[in-house]
Amino acid sequence: MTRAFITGVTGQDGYYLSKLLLEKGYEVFGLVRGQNNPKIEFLQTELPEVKILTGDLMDTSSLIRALNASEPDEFYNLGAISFVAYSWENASLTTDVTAKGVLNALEATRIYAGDDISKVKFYQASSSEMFGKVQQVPQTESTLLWPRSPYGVAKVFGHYMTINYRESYGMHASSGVLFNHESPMRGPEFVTRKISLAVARIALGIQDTLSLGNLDAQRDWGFAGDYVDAMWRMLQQPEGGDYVISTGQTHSVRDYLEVAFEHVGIADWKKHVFQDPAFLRPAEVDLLVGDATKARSTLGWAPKVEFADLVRMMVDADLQRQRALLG
Ligand code: NAP
Ligand code: F7E
Repeated sequence: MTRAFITGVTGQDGYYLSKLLLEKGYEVFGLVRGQNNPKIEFLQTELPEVKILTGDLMDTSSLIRALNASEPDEFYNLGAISFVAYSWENASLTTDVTAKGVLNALEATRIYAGDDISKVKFYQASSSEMFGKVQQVPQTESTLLWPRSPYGVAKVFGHYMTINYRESYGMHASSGVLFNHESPMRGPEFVTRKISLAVARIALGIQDTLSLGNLDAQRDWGFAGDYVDAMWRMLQQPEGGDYVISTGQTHSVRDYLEVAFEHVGIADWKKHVFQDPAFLRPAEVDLLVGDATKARSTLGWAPKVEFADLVRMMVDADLQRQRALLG
């Protein structure tokens, strides 16, 4: 039985990746941080087969203990402070977790592997946010990185540290440069879920308005379920590498609003949506669109869920949840 160890198991991707690996017959271990973390209950209900270990990316010794206990063949480092807007308010903490946490994870892996560095493969959750003020359209594995947020800068550190461990120690270490990926499991602080939740509530008459920031930002949005499959494929390669994972299509926040409201039969969405400067960022990433040619040719990976279907999937899931709450 192949064993996987996942940090960030209580997050969106942790959920989909655990599900995928369990379906493949893996034994899955997940790192959960904090005292009495409320997300443990959800994890234990939805994926009871996942074995929970406690620890924190800021505490290297807890990572070493978790690795010794789980003895993984594959280590997926998904844990991070991942909300870009929050990273300006908490830049130092974001750096500790999202940047230095990667170094801690790599170092713990090296110590766990001992004399046999080939005994574990490592995946780092890098991000299209690293491209920031984009220097090339579409973005590829060799596009110059120009991050525009403390989160983006932290991810650049983790990305290069992963490459450095591959080159310095011969570690099978891969960096997935994933573009935005969403699902009904997305946190409600992110724009797609914020909209799907509000649209469901507006359709059901529970709320009337929605406040947002920059409606012109363009993102290459894919489905999280498709993207975790790319992570797994990276670790099945003979050697580690860096891969852009994206759909190659970009849409604005406005496009997302249009499809979401249309799905619940509201044509004039503008009367429900207001712009609030509180949701604007100190520096914006205006346009992201990725070129996943390398992943297609080397990993045989391609996204399956299209933009409009993703939007409708998220709105439907929120309609269902809100109706259940109404009883
Ligand atoms: P998410 O839902 O925000 O999940 C983040 C996870 O990190 C949570 O399980 C969280 O645990 C954990 N975490 C936070 N601080 C930690 C710490 N100090 N020690 C250990 N774990 C900690 O994020 P996601 O969307 O699943 O994304 C997964 C990874 O991919 C992240 O690294 C993210 O930055 C990266 N990424 C995401 C996207 C995207 O579009 N989703 C794109 C590119 C890259 P708690 O439950 O305790 O908070
Ligand atoms: O913002 C704009 C906002 O917070 C998307 C993370 O998973 O993907 C994610 O980062 C866009 C931005 O995601 C609101 O200004 C407008 O331009 O959903 P988001 P993100 O910042 O792209 C990358 C790849 C990651 O790696 C990150 O971990 O939408 N926007 N109005 C808004 N955004 C939010 N959150 N809220 C608004 O009201």
